[in-house]
Amino acid sequence: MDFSDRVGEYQARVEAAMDRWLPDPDVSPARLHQAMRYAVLGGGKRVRPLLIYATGETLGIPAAQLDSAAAAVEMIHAYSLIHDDLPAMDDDDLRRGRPTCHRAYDEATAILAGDALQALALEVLAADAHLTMVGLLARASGSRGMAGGQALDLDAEGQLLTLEELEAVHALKTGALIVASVLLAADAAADLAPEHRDALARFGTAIGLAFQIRDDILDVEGDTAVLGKQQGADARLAKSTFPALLGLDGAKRRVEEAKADALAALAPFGDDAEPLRWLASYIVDRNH
Ligand code: GRG
Repeated sequence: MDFSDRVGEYQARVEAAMDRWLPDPDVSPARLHQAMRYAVLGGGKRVRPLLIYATGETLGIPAAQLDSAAAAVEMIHAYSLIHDDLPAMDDDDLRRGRPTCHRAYDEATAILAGDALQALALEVLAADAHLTMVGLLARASGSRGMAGGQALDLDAEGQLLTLEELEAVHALKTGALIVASVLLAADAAADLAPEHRDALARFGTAIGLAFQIRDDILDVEGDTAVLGKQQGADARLAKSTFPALLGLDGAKRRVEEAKADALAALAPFGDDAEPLRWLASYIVDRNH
């Protein structure tokens, strides 16, 4: 049995944990709770929770100790997708193969669903984790993390960034939550050596970059039906992307370099890091 045999089990675990925490659809305000459940349940690859469970396996932490962190990170991610799809941001109609939250409900409900999911994520984590872990997730989500990266990304529309600038935007926009996923599991470990925590942070940073470059490549050569979201959205918004700066082949080479950096960071963990090595390949080879 390797990690690939347990992916379905972990995806089901985080789904069940989120279902337990989300208010029932008939509880008032029912439309808001329905929109939250619509955006969170029944879709998505659950890459960030998988990173948490894979880091947990590497460090010998039982999955049950990581369910809250996995649910919290995925709720933050779902909130970011709801807001990213709004007309004021990317203005998308399709997400995870279904109408986006503001299309299925309405804009005001979608804004509130995102707000409420962010708050619920911190509530979930606070119920079951150290305060430092709550702070870690809050910081990764805010203006010095994901929301800050989104602001920089919006500022850059219609401009050609340098490669260094583009990597800095994505280290925040996509990378911060991916690094936080790995570190939440690291911080659930009883007494992890600081150099091992640093190595996991390096892994998260490199695999976060690989994830984003792969996302940009799929936006160019992916298929809307497989992606479950509109292909070609970056070009429509005149965004600086890795294929735009490096060409498709250059972007593919950069993904492989970032993956090699990620794998090199795992050296101190030896064979124990096999789950994270499997996930690194999954992130780089995925077609949606
Ligand atoms: C609105 C505060 C705020 C932030 C938005 C993450 C983000 C910032 C926007 C998402 C837009 C986007 C396409 C980013 C590229 C990388 C990314 C996060 C892709 C979507 O994540 P996946 O592939 O999606 O993990 P699933 O559906 O599998 O969960």
